[in-house]
Amino acid sequence: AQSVWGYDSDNGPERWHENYPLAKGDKQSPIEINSKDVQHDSSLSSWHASYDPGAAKTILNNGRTCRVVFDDTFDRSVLRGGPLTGAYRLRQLHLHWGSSDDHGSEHVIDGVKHAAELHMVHWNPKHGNFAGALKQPDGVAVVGIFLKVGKTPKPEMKRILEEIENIKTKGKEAPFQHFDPSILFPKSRDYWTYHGSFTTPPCEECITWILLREPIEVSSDQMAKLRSLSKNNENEPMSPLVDNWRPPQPLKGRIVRASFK
Ligand code: SG4
Ligand code: ZN
Repeated sequence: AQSVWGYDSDNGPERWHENYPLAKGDKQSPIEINSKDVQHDSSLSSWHASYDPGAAKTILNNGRTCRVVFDDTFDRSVLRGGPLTGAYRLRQLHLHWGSSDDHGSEHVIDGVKHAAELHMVHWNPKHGNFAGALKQPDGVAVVGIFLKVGKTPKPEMKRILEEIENIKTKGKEAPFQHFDPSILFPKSRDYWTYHGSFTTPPCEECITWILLREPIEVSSDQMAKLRSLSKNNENEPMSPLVDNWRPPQPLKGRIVRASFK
């Protein structure tokens, strides 16, 4: 079995199950969503985020993604409503992206792969701590936002992408303060929801996915910045951190619900 999981042929998604058997479970993520198979559910209410800009702490490159970490020691940045019961605390956000604009997202919508997918990870404080939440089916809620390359790039993405200059190589971390991630939401609140897993090992099946229908736009320069991160340490040769996405997993009878018609 591979020593450390990754996204290369010797340690990539096809081999994760060797060390992490949950990766072959019945509720794995991501999935492909076919809009003709989803169930509109008029009882699904809208979701609300109330984020405290003061909760943002640091941005880091761990060699597999870039991540912004938030203070989650109390209910200061929370997500409510939609398919969720109670308030879930924002813990971190990170991205998945490709080596070119025609792939990079994890979820696939009607055959379409987007250039990138942003994940905002929240956990249910009724389970005590994050580790405890991972063991519960209602432990975690992830909001997924698709990024596509377009003519009206979202200026709000700038902050994250500027800061990337300071975390070029694996293991680098920089302060990232006063940031309200709700500025990254698209205009529409429409979403799909289903029950699934983390998209990285150990792939625990504890996630209520809330996938936003409307992508946000980024520029090709912004995508190039993401692809300029290195998955290696500073004293090693540059190796572009790209294609850090898991492909769609079997639906196995799960129903995807839509908040919209
Ligand atoms: C990324 O690798 C994050 O850096 C991980 O965060 C995260 O794992 C993982 O993605 C899976 O999250 O929304 N794609 S996902 O399902 O949050 C966790 C950390 O390693 C446990 C902290
Ligand atoms: Zn993710």
